[in-house]
Amino acid sequence: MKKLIAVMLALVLVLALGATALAADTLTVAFSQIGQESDWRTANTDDVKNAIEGAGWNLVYDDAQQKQENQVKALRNFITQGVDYIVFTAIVTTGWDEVLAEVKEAGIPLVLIDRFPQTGFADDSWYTTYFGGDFPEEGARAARWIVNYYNSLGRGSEEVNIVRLEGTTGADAQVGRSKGFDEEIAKTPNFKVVASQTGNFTGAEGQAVMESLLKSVEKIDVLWAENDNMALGAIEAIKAAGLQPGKDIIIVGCDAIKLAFEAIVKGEMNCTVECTPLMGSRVVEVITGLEAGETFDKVVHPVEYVYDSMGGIPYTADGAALTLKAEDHVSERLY
Ligand code: GYE
Repeated sequence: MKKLIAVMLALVLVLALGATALAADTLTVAFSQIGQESDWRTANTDDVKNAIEGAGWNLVYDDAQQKQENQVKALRNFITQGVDYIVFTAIVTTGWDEVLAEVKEAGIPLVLIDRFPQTGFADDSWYTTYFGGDFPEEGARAARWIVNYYNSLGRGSEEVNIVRLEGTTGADAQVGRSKGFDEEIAKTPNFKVVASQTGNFTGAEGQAVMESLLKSVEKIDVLWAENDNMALGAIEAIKAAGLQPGKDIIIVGCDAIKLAFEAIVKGEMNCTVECTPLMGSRVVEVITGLEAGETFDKVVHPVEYVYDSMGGIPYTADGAALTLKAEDHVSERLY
């Protein structure tokens, strides 16, 4: 028995040493995620984690549970651990200068995804590259879709009241989408944002805020929700108020998740502006390239589309891109 234990211990030791030797030449990539507020976020987390692990690298993952202070702590832990790369999504745009200066000081390359942090650094050497949605353009696309949709019905000169459910206040995705939408909708003064409140990118808050808007706003023609989960929550509130979502109130969301496609197919939602959460392959491409001494464009946006029930509605500034039918794409959508 003693001999068996000795042999087993020896085996464990050999395995442990082997793993350490392996770990020494394997990259360690840390990923600071903001939380799990939406289906988009879950898909993003899974995709990035799987890609890092799939590349054979060690993953150090941190979920900040929607708190900036947790993200700051995570970044400092990554520095202490001496990770090789940091992949970072900033929950809000401001308040990062101190900790990001520490990351730079530590010489750890920073790969930005999804939400861009605004900093006061003199140059842009504090990060390698950013990959994420063009948020002002997404907001503008939602506004163009609404106006062009009404035009397609011959109702473009009506007074149209829009209510907005905003994302997490101060998040790049919220700030950008709101700004892009406001600038675009201002070009058509009979379309007005009559109420705008945060629903924090969650279904539950989208539902609760819509419930109160239905009571306080006299005439709601259109709901623009800065993500699909809030739109889906609002649909529940609209039904509970005895109205038909997608008909009595036109509903436009953002992200293009499978549940939104399904709601469009059912006729309960009208449009979703795409923002892809699939960033894992870009992260691997960037880190692999950086290892080989390559440099990357500082800001890269993925190619994205807009989906509705009928297709053919223009949504870009030049009028060239036309909406795709959600029905044709629902089966291929995995998140
Ligand atoms: O639209 C929303 C998520 O930052 C683009 O965050 C992302 C947004 C996305 O929770 O659903």
